[in-house]
Amino acid sequence: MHGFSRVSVIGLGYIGLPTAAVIASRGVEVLGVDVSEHAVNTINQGKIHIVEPDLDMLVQAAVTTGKLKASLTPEPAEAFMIAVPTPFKDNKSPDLSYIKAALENIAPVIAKGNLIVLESTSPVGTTDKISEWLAELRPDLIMPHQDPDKADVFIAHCPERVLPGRVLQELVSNDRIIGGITDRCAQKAVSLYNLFVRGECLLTNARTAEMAKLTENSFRDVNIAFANELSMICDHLKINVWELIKLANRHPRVNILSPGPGVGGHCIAVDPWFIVDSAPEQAQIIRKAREINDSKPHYVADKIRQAADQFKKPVIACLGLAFKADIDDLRESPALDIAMSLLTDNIGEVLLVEPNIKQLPAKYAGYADRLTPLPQALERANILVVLVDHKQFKALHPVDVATKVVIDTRGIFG
Ligand code: SAJ
Repeated sequence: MHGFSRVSVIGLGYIGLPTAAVIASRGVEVLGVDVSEHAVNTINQGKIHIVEPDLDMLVQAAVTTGKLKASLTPEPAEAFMIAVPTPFKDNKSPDLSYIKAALENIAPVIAKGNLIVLESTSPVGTTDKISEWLAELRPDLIMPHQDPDKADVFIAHCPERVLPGRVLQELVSNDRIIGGITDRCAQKAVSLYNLFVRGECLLTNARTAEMAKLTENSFRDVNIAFANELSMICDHLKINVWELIKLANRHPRVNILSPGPGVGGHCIAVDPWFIVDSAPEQAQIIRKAREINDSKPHYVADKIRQAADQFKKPVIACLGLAFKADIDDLRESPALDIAMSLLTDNIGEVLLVEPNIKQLPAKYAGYADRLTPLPQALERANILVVLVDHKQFKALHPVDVATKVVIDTRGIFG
């Protein structure tokens, strides 16, 4: 018996909502808590406020059966899972204010025997801080860092690892790293994750779990930076980087990732900074990789400007605005940044092609008329810039683009 009849998930975004819905689908009562009234109302109507395949059906079922409810105010539960954002500040140091606010919010309803799990990607030491903060907020309870054996509550970190677009599969099938403040804390968290995780739960301490998550995303960032640097070296040496990578990857121990217009999303471009912030002298490759990946959109925009200079009336079609293929997520997207820099600099006529969205976010409403269907853009543009490898673009035939200047940041034309 897992011993959890009521679980509360704090933060109902890309991680919290799917997690809440999956746990509810296992028959456990789940209260989701969020600060957004819009999110809470939408979920309580059985609908969703984010885009993720199949999540709508799962949430609808969980709300209809009464197992999932959303609220602005926390209530008592046996386990609290914190899944709120951890952005960085202007100086690239981590902003833990959402975690602290979530903890202050739930502190009054926490009771003896409760488990608190931090899922948010966090700098090393955050889980320990939770224990210390909670000790101040609830001096009546013994925290695990105060007395491991007599602690009244259990505190652990279990970093989320799911890939946007495959969240529901990966939530269940991925292995999970569970780091407790004490072994007892980790064991208690395992019993919660056993409710819905089919992958293995790997136990460690909280600091190692925090670092593991940051390491995974930094590993990817460094490897993408290597590919991006190669693409710039190859431009300089007039070598086709895509052919080069294909050939090099035939070595049994080489596996180079794909260059692109830069690294987007809310994780890989953020998390490495948490490592740099906590070990600035040691984290050299990690910092350099971030700088290389952050510089790539400027490099691509310059290339487009140079191409535009060759035309009296440049018509530039930007193919793709999302941060990666076959999703509609425009947040932290290098493709969107590049397109917007062309628009604000008035580099010719810019057409925006994004098959996954019907309208631009409100912030860019002034450019609404630039959103153009692919066939029209192909007809009108003299410069084509492939910014995202969406399936619609990959289906294009080289003949469709033969008369254009093509800047292919994703290598869809090889
Ligand atoms: N990208 C490249 N070249 C590549 C691979 C990716 O330019 O070869 C770019 C993408 O276009 C995108 C960015 O990198 O702009 C990130 O995309 P992604 O698919 O690599 O990763 P995310 O940000 O969607 O999700 C990552 C995942 N982490 C790892 O794969 C190590 C996911 O498992 C994490 O849960 C997620 O970050 C997170 O929330 O931390």
